[in-house]
Amino acid sequence: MPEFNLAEITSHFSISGKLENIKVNSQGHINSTFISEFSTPEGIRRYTHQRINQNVFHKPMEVMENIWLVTNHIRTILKQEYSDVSRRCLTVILTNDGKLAYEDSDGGFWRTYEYIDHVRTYESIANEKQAQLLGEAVGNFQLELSDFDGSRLHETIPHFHDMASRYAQLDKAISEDRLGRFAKVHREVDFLMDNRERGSILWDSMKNGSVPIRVTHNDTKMNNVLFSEDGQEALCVIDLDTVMPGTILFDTGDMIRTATNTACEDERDLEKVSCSVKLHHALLSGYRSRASKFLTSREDELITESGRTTTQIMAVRFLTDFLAGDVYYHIERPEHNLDRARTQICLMQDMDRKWDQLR
Ligand code: GN1
Ligand code: MG
Repeated sequence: MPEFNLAEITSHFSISGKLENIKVNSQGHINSTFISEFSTPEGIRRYTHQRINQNVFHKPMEVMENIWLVTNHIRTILKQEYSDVSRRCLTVILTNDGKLAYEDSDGGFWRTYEYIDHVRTYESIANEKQAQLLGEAVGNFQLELSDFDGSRLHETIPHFHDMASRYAQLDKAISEDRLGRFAKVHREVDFLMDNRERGSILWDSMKNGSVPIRVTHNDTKMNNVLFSEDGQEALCVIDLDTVMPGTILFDTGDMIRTATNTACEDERDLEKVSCSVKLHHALLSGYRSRASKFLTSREDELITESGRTTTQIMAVRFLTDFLAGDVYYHIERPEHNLDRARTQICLMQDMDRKWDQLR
């Protein structure tokens, strides 16, 4: 990560108190994240600062405009039911001149949120109770946005879940084979090519109108949901960078992909990777308890398929990035993207073995 003058950056935001320290948080694959502590007469206040990855988000201000609209909408709804709304919805801190982000002298865009304290995230789910809570959280998020007018939102990443365009990127990475890595991944490529047609179902269903376009999160991996420290409550869905019009199946898909896997997304020991039928059912029972208020029968029918398809699109994307030389996702080891792709493929294969039980 390049060096940033973090103290200077925080000084551009409307924060009071004295800066005590700033630490790196390396969880996400895309943006650079830092947590700061400020001392104030009322005690320590924490903030999350992020440099928006402009290789991924070409129009960072549009990302922030979406987040501003969506968080204001959700906050209004939550206020009717909860007193601790700032723990259940992200709060954007404006810059000193009232903007949603600060542009530094290198053209980098920075944003700040109130840090939500006394929470935890999970990289894999411990039990059915948690799966149920996660399903409810994603269902609630969609429900809260069900009366939000999606035409007010920018499309932050066009064709984000378009399988055909993701395969076109894979084709290109294979034909260029910049680092000579293709020889290593024949088996993975064969599997993905065999599944190419089937994988288009979500995008095609949205485009041909057999499922409705709604406002969706588009990145509902389980570590984007904050739980209370004791794990008894799912409080807040974070990472709103990709909130835009889509099908709810993109969200059910990513939650299934991440929450039913008995291993982490980048597990190297593939023996540990499997799709838990129990967790799948608990997750969907939680989800449906909220989403049944708006789900159409076709959406409902495609939910299990959405888990397989979303796992597939991530396999394609990780493998593409491995072949292209790790230009998109942050990596922590040389074959990190290959490990991630293999884990996704392994999970799909296990879903196939258990397909009748999952349905
Ligand atoms: C990225 O930002 P983060 O780490 O939550 C990616 C998602 C992938 C995910 C895989 C904008 O999400 O699409 O599902 O990695 N976000 C973007 O872990 O590409
Ligand atoms: Mg993200």
